[in-house]
Amino acid sequence: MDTSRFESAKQSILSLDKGKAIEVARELISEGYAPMDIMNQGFIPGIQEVGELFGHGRLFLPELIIAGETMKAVTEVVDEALPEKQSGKKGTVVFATVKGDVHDIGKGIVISILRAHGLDVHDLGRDVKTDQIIEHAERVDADIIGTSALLTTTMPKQKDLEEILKSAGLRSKYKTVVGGAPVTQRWAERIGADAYAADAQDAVEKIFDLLDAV
Ligand code: B1M
Repeated sequence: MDTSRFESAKQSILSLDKGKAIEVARELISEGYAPMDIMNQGFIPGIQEVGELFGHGRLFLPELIIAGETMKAVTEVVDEALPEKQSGKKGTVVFATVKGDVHDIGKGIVISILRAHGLDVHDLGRDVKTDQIIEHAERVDADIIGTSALLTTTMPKQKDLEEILKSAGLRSKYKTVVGGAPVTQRWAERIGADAYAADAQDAVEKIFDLLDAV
């Protein structure tokens, strides 16, 4: 595996070149690189560096928006290369980015991988009210509720979910998983979530462990 090929993926995000990014994604797929390696070693480091540059005032909101759109476009291309969905219902997951938060690139990646592993995932989108997440979980008789939060100001919505579930007498009915760049194992423990997942592969492992424990 020529890891320098991932550098061109990273650079295509940093240069905000959507056309180039799509071209690189297609090339890497046709060269036989694994979809998750393309994302984890190429495009994700690129968007993370964009985030750092933005955080240091060296890139501005319009550039952040273009980088986000470029990531979404490559995610769609890479998704097409994921293995066929495995058959059989292995568990139902309701997944959302919490209220006040529009970051959904990571959520999209995690959901694609969960579906590829045969999970029935209901994607409620982004900026989703806690009540709406619970109502949906009730309607579809979900096993797992997964929430993504990318802002330190929206992480408390993951805590709200735990508290509302408890006060409605529903907490033991679901397993909860939390994720997102500022989210940690410590945060999961502090709010009483059942698991924290750092990335898509970790989410698959944690969710299957939780389903085994049901
Ligand atoms: Co925003 N943004 N952003 N942004 N943005 C961050 C998060 C920030 C860290 C950048 C920075 O300042 N360095 C910063 C947050 C600071 C903080 O909270 N302390 C920030 C800010 C400030 C903002 C705005 C406030 C900017 C403004 O308007 N002034 C604004 C907020 C809007 C809102 O939500 N209300 C904003 C807006 C945006 C865009 C819309 C332009 C765009 C998002 C586009 C979109 O998602 N459709 C955007 C982007 C692109 C970013 C960065 C650069 C990249 C996020 C991303 O997609 N990463 C981000 C910097 C960063 O995160 N380093 C940043 C790639 C993605 C694959 O990773 O989402 O972490 P991630 O998902 C990973 C894991 O976390 C995990 O698996 C995924 C795959 O590995 N995971 C889960 C995620 N959810 C999971 C759930 C699970 C399990 C695993 O189970 C349930």
